[in-house]
Amino acid sequence: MRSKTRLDDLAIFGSPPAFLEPLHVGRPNIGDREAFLTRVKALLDRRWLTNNGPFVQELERRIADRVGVEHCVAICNGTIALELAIRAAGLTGEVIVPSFTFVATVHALSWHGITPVFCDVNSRNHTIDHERIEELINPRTTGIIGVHLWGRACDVSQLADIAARHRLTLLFDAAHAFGCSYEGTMIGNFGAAEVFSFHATKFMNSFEGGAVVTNDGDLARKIRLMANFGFAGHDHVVTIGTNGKMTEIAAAMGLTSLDSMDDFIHVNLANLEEYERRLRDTPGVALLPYDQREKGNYQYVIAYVDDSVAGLSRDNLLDVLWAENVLARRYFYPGSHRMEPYHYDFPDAHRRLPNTDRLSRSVLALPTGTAVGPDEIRGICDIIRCAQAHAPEVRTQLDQNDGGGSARHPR
Ligand code: T4K
Repeated sequence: MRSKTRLDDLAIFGSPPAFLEPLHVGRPNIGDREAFLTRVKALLDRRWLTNNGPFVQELERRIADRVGVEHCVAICNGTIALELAIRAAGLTGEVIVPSFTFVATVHALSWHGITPVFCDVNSRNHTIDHERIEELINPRTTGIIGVHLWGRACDVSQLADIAARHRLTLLFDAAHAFGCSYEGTMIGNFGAAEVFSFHATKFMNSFEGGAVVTNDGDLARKIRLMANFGFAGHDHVVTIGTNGKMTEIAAAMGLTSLDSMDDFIHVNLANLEEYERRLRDTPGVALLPYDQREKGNYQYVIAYVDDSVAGLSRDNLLDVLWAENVLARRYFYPGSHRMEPYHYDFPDAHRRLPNTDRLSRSVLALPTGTAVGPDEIRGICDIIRCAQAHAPEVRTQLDQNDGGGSARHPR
């Protein structure tokens, strides 16, 4: 790693990048390889590869125990898990959902012919703004989907209260929030059901994977049936279904991840604290805080760039970092309402989404997880501090580099 403290050290001025190999956001945590390979050997020996195998059943039990919830249905990925929860819970018509999320949350509704109605998010922790929900409710509204973005919990009590008063179904996209809590209770216990993602980029992964968790036994049974084509037994189909099953090899990885989950959380927290320490005095760059009273998984390190203070925009900083081989990500830009087909369908949605637009222009996800440590974080923070300290020169250089020059974030 090359250290960057002076202006002409920066790669945008032609110096070699700080890192020889790219530093990604979302590099998978691997866990104990031997434990994983032992499980792979066992599943091959058993010749039981999918369809509710023993590893899937074990994973479901262990997730339910960890969350303290009655039912867990393991699913092939978080998106299908969301779709199954949406369908099994009987959502139709219109559903209120934040635009500031990974677009899968919104697609899961549209895929089932449900109209997403975009709600703005709060500035405090980027989750759905409960004060903006009631103005969006009409006779076609059947539900609300809250997203515990970055593992920060939605205002669960207020959402539950609104849902109850208007007889709406409340679901949570908890793709980022496995291992996190709300007022001391583990996320997974709220609403009609909550959905986790165990995608490779999540702190706990099963390659691809997800789960629906709920305390509603009937809903869990329905989801289990729907995830297996609606089969209630051999030759006996009782409902429309799809293929949402998790494979045994995915569950083997999920179990291996679970074994190391506390270690991953420990590393993520140490990384976050290192970023906080090193960026504390950088004008215009602030990390999204976390609530120390709650459990967290700290899998996303989110920096907010206030260009009026930093002198640099989020995208300027992104270009500086990419030139150094730090592949920071602008999650979740540009906001689902500006992606197709939603932009075409709802061209005026942006008028009621000022926080979404501001956040999607201002936040940056920085590399963390077991693939980075204090040295890499020091290198990344030195780059950010150096760029900010020389903001005018950096901006001029980026303008000159436009259309060529050093590596840029692809637009
Ligand atoms: N709801 C929310 C709020 C979500 O954030 C997500 C998924 C979902 C629902 C849906 O859950 P799933 O159906 O995915 O289970 C990534 C993930 O694909 C996606 O799971 C995740 N959210 C989203 C936030 O991030 P991309 O398009 O950014 O992925 P990609 O391919 O650019 O990967 C990110 C980085 O990770 C790359 O720079 C390289 C690195 N990487 C990735 C993979 C897959 C690796 O180093 N190794 C790998 O194996 O969406």
